[in-house]
Amino acid sequence: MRVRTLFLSDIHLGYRGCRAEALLAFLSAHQPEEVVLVGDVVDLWSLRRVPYWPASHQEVVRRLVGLVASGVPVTYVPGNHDEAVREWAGASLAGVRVVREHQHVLADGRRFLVIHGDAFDDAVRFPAWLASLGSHLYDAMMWISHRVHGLRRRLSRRARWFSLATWVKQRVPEAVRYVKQFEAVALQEARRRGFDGIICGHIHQPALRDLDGLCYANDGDWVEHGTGLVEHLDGRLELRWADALPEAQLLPVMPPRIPVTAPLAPAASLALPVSANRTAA
Ligand SMILES: [Mn+2]
Repeated sequence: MRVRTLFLSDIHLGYRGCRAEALLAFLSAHQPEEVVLVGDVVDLWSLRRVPYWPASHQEVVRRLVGLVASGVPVTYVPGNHDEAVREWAGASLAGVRVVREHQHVLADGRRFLVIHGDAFDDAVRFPAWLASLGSHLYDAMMWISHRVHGLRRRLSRRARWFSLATWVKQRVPEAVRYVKQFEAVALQEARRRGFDGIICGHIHQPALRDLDGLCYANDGDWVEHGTGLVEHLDGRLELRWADALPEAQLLPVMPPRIPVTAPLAPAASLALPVSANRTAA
């Protein structure tokens, strides 16, 4: 499918919960004229804890760089899990333009602010008890989801992805409130700055809706959902799900690029400023 723009975020390469095979299938199914990466592409927090870089993650990088090589402009707006990349704002990495925030004009003329969304963390209260459970609970839920998905796929090739974290999030009132607050604050920022809408990620909650005359678009993630936001050739936005596609064959395992015993690559070992309100998102 030819699309004008493809927005992807929260891929979390280098994290065990990343659904790289589903993303590869998604990339094969879409032919974008332009790509915007909306942050948390690489999970440097996770890489600092556990070096993890399977062949499928490397293949995602190769595909994105391949798009650049074939003349597709790729813009990278770093998020909080790849905050270190913000140091390259204004420069280009392997032909990928790095910017702190991006302005995107749709084919129909609407102007969108494109940012990851962690900038809203200070304005949105993340439930403290959820934050204190932190990333270990999230990791555990991802592990269970992957196991369940693997089993279900063995029973049926058509088994849909089930995310335990999403199931929990939709049933915890504090979490539901957090998502609502985040969306309101994001729209407020778009309105304050005179945009027609906002495109972001960060909270791993895909959404596309008009609220009070503005458009809120969240391209979702590749940990819990497997979603990308596409702009069609006429400027229409659509959230597209990987679940409709057969997952890519598991690639043969290659030796990890990052030696397990050696210190991490410089970018990963940069001291990131500790945010007062870190969430698992
Ligand atoms: Mn994030």
